[in-house]
Amino acid sequence: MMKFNFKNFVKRNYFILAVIGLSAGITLGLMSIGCTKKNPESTGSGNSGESKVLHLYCWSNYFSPSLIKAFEEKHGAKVEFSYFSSNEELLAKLQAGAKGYDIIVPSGYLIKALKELYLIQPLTPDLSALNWPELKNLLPRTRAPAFDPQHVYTVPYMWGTGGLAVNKDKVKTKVDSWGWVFDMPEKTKELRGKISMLDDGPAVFSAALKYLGYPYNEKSPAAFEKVKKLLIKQKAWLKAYTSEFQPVLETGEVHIAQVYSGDTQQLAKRMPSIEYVFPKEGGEIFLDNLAIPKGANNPELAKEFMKFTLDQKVAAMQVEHLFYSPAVDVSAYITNPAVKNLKTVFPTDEDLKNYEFTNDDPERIEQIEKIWMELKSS
Ligand code: N2P
Repeated sequence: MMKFNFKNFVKRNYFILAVIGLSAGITLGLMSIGCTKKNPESTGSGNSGESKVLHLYCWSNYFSPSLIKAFEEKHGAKVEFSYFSSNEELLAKLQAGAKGYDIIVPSGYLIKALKELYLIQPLTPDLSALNWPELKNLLPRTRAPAFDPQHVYTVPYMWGTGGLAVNKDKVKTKVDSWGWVFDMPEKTKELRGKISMLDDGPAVFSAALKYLGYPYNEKSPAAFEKVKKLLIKQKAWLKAYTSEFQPVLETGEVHIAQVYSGDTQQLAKRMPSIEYVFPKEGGEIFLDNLAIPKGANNPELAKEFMKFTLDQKVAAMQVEHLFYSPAVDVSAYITNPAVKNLKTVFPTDEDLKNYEFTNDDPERIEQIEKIWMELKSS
């Protein structure tokens, strides 16, 4: 397999990386939910008299305020956040030399690249298997993932799915297919400009592949050409590429959005007309993980944070706020029947029948990113 040449990637994508840097900055400015923004490079806790700071670089809406408060109180620490919209943005940021993040939250398919590029540090001194007792809390499906079976570098955090969010007040017909975002606006004038897609190249690309009948991880040039055409056509009808889809759905600017499961349920809680749909063609299932990047200021505190998230009661506490599926077994701690029946948290095998994980094939991702950046800047 061809090696992912990051020097070339950075050279070829110099402009793109600058845009990513800028948009990351803007994202930082827009974030709220009880988080404080700070330059991670200035958050070291080594100086006496300074309180401990743990800087997370993560997806938005992914840690409940109650977890953060409980951790801060337990450890006399302050947790600060920066956000990214895609694994590729995270990678580019670390690749460009960003330092000072204590925890990052990559999806499974990025771990191989992060290890090979020495961008994350091992959790054990001698690369031996991690032996934290908390690991026993992991579900069978999240224990020993192929990308890090002995948890030398990562602990699994949350899993979820990608699909569609529909505002049922605005769209009266049953939505069950990616066709509603890729083709329907051609026939339905009212949908034009009322659609958004994630600001996440592989997620958009792979949804289009599924819609066209390909496997989620297809990478043939013929398939990529078809996807490119579809995405160029679709762009004219889009309100935005955004991973911050809650606000545009909430204001009514967007009626159907490509989304992640948990964020959609977070919105549905305050906006009951929002429904999460598993498109019949299938989509992405992801497992996101906690890892410590090189250059972290507080690796020991980061490990304490990882252990904290592996606690079953702590994980259960998060479910009713995040509506993603924890990597640890929380079944004994979820008592609310309404939550137990939520498909965003506990999808059935039928819901997941056509769902697939993204492959850790750097060549494929690199090709997708190239087309994605062309598309976004056209
Ligand atoms: C959380 C988004 C989940 C990220 N807001 C998908 N990997």
